[in-house]
Amino acid sequence: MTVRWNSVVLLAGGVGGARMAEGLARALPSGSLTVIANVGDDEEFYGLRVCPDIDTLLYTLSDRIDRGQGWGVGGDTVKALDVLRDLGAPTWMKLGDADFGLHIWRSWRLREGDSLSAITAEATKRFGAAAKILPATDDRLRTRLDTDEGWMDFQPWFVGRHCKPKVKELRFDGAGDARPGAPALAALAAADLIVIAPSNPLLSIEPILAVSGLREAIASAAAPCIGVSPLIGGKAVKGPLARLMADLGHQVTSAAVARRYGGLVDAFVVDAGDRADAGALEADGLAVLSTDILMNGPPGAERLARELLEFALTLPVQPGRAA
Ligand code: FO1
Repeated sequence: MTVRWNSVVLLAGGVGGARMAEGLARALPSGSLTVIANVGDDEEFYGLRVCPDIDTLLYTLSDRIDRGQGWGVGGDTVKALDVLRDLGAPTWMKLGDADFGLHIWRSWRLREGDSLSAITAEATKRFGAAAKILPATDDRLRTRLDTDEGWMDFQPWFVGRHCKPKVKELRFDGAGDARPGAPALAALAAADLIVIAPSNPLLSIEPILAVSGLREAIASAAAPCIGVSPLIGGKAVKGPLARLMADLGHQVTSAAVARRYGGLVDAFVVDAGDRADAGALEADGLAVLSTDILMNGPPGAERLARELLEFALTLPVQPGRAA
């Protein structure tokens, strides 16, 4: 009974975000899902623009993804990277040959003057991806980290140094001047449900919310907004979230994640094992769904999406919720 939803907007980044997008796309009628994607992880390699979170969504939603690692193209080879290594170029970012094709095409189109939104829309169509994907902004926005080794860009910290340098502060360079695209604002205004994926709140969701006007657009949307916890038993399913939260002085709990989205979320989905979290969230005035939130493959993601969509039917629509 999930047919009520005609227009669902998902905020997503990383592998968890793409898995949630796939689950929702499988559970919803075709054409009803729009994903607003993080661009804070974007980076230039060899003069090419790489957009890891957009690409993980594109590959997952078109069933091209490498299911084992959660990013990159399934069955991809690394012949181009081998040549670059022979030539003495840095090769710590594993860019596959098929993946290079997308980066070459995107960079070429950007140089021709097309916007990242238009390019992403075309890639979505040509790859047959099962949802609309909108970059949070077409403007430059980069996540930077102040670490015990100084300021670093995101991918050199995340991939190049395996998240080892201890983080003292996060910054989203350009966020103040970055504007959301008109389609993202229109999708939020017309949404009948907004979902915040179980992505890293600090690295994937907050750069989206930092885009000027996006947080306000969510806060003033009539649709209810549901967050899904990225933590199970105080641990992230994937990635450095738990350590990062602790390093930055946050409690490593779903309730602490929900508080980061204060004023935006009406409800939160937590793991059935995290009972203390459910109590704390309810005490904060949020509706709570406790269930198995581990997305084991596409059927597991679809199961979680269907449960979330059923639960969302119980939430009130609040015209003009204000921040
Ligand atoms: N993640 C890694 O851990 N190692 C890699 O070498 C790597 C390469 C890579 C290439 C293209 C791409 O789209 C993603 C890639 N990722 C890699 C994942 C990426 O760093 C992360 O998924 C996100 O940026 C974090 O959300």
